[in-house]
Amino acid sequence: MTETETGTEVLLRDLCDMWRVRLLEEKIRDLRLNGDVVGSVHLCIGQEAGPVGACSALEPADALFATYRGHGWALARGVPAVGILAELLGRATGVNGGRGGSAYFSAPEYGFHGENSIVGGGAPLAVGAALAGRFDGTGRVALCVFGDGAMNQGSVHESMNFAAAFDLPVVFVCENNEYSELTPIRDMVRADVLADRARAYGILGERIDGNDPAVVRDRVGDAVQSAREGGGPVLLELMTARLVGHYIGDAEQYRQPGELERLAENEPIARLERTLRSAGTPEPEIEAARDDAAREIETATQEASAAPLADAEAVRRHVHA
Ligand SMILES: Cc1ncc(C[n+]2csc(CCOP(=O)(O)OP(=O)(O)O)c2C)c(N)n1
Repeated sequence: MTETETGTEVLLRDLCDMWRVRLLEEKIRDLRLNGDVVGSVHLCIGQEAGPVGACSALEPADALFATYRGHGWALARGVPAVGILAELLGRATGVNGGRGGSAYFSAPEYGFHGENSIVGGGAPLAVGAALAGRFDGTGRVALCVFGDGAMNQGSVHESMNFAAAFDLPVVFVCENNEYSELTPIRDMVRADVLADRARAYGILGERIDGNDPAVVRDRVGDAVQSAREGGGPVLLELMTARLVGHYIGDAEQYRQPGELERLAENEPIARLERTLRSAGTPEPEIEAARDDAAREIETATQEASAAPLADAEAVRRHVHA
């Protein structure tokens, strides 16, 4: 957000950025269904406000660690759509030369230090990046994203405790979409508010509306600032919902009747469009947010699809075993 932007301009940019994520995800779904993308793919449709709000509160030197549901986080962090799509399509021009695929790609040059398909595996890495930042003088803050299911992983507990003990600048972001794979979180955890666990580590924890990018930016922004100033880690629990299956092909038999319709009423894109309309924003400006995003994703898809496939020999590159 620049100082000269009006509130409406910021919200329109959020809308466009959420559309960029939504349309990228829809494109990836189509490419997976027609066989151009292979392997397991996890989409974040419905959860766009988290990455868009949180990444707009980060500085270029900050380090972001995501999960297998990470395409949207990468895009919001600034990784070009064409590099992501080429990666998923197994092209030589992908951000990792087509070797990372949907679940493992990274782009450290954009401060995107990878997806971690090991549930909770990003947390110790984020702690390490924050610790390294203390020694190398960059003042970097590490932001680590994981799901509600990952809150029960030992690695996440240990990372939060370690970061708390050493006042490390880590912002732990739990995207609570209320399901771990096919299991509702309420079947696995007695406590209602996961953010309450922060108290046990002696750090601040807060549950926030994860479907409003402005709220996410505001609360992540405060947490980042506090961490940067030596205030130690913070845990934010973003309440959100995925509107698609855990992975492509998930039959979603665990859903209650009418659940998706109810969740769709609170989904971030439709909600922000309603807010903008009721504030009197002209319809062409709202439509332009989507059209700009659609053009970008379409052009990126064409460019990525035209790129040469990765050379099978390249699979050995960067392997040091
Ligand atoms: C250490 C580990 N255990 C199990 C799995 C299998 N697994 C993949 S996704 C997932 C559920 C994670 O749920 P959550 O953390 O809530 O994230 P979400 O998928 O909802 O974004 C599990 C158990 C894994 N990838 N890593």
